[in-house]
Amino acid sequence: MEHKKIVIPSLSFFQDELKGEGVVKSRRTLGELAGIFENQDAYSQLPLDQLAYEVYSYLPEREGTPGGLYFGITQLYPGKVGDEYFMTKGHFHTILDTGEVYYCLSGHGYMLLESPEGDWSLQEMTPGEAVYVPKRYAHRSINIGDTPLVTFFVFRGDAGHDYGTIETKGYRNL
Ligand code: S6P
Ligand code: ZN
Repeated sequence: MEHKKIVIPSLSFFQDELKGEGVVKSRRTLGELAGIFENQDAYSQLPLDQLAYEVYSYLPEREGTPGGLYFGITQLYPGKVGDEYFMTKGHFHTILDTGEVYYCLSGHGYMLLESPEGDWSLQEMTPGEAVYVPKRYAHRSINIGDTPLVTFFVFRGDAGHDYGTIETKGYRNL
């Protein structure tokens, strides 16, 4: 029987970016965060094309493939909408029983966690600290500093993302 050598891509973390073959970069502008900030007047005065965050994801398996891991880096830029700090859209995982690990590389912020039942927690993120997102908890990062909040994340690759629940119900306990 012939044994094939597997190819493991080389990946590197460099200057708060994840580099390597197969890394996918995505971004969200303020315009894509409509509805998450309280102060609509302040929101409407900001440019819709202003970059709020960028995500570098290594997705070694096709979406939905069991057994794999997805990981990467999120750079959440500093800024405010009225009195609120820039934050990520926030999501549950489609497979609700999915945990996720965040490790803060630089910056200062919080991770807001909330379960479908409304149990919630706010976890501080400072460089060198890890936050474990328990299964069933929606998660949203908030940058309270004046530099990018840079975090490493890893979770099961078949988890999927549910943004709709946050979009329609929001976080109830802020
Ligand atoms: C994915 C993981 C992160 C976020 C990223 C942006 O499960 O939690 O990669 O996708 O921080 O946040 P959001 O809420 O726009 O996906
Ligand atoms: Zn997630």
